[in-house]
Amino acid sequence: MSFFKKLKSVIYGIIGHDRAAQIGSCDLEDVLIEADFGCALASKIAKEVRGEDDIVPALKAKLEEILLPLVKEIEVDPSKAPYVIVLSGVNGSGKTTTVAKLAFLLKSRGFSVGVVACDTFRAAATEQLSEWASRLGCKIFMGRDRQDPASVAFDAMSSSKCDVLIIDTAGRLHNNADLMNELAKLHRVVAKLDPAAPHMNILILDATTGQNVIEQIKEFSKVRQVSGLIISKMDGSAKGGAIVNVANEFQIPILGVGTGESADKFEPFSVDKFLRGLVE
Ligand SMILES: Nc1nc2c(ncn2[C@@H]2O[C@H](COP(=O)(O)OP(=O)(O)OP(=O)(O)O)[C@@H](O)[C@H]2O)c(=O)[nH]1
Ligand SMILES: [Mg+2]
Repeated sequence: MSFFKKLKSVIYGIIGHDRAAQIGSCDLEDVLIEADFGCALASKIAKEVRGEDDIVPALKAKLEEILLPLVKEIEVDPSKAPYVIVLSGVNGSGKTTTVAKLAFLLKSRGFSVGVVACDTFRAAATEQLSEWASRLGCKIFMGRDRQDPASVAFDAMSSSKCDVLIIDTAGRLHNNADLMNELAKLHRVVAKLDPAAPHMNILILDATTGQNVIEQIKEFSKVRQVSGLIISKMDGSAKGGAIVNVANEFQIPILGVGTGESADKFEPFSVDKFLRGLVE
């Protein structure tokens, strides 16, 4: 039986409640491990729901108990203008696209939004962001090719008249010390202009990533406390089971999910949809 069919049979009792109740905790543990819940959490959950008459609602309730407290919507405080949001994450996780999504969302709430091209590593990165900015009609702040990203952020903050500034950063592997130091510098420099900034430090996680997200969060948190996660590419075939583990271990709010490549494909994290996604 395929993994998703197995999980479906466990969670929604497709095979009937009688048989679902007979599914042993080992089977359940295997299914949860396959879903990227991580061994420790899979084992814990499996033990906790073992012996329940009806394993299906018990498991659903357990996952809801873990996830629901961490769902949070993006909120900005314009009295702190410019309210600074930094997006970081590993290469290709969806940072630049998410900058556009947040700009679109916050503009639709009536805020003036500027985007800041601090990925000066590749010229194409600035081009990508400036295309988004012109499509969305928001201001863009950019530096020269290879300019120190921290100084681009500093200049943007000093000259910005925007309510919100969203800073795009270069993709970096969480185990690359030099690039992580560069990110730390950006945070330090931004904080020179406003000790409370960046007001939000968001880590973008790709839903297709498995247990490696744990390492990513640990390393990015060393740079500065991560205030929230956005899970990109939830529209793909990946179901993001690792999110449950992350939520459980780090207690970091989940601020939303990306569900496509265009700027309007961003929505709040829905626990219900997520659980359904696991079984579809
Ligand atoms: N289907 C889908 N594709 C996405 C989503 N978010 C981003 N992408 C695509 O993923 C690819 C990488 O997205 P980027 O936003 O460029 O990622 P990045 O983190 O800025 O990449 P680097 O700057 O190279 O590190 C692009 O092809 C995006 O269109 C999403 O939610 N769903
Ligand atoms: Mg990018």
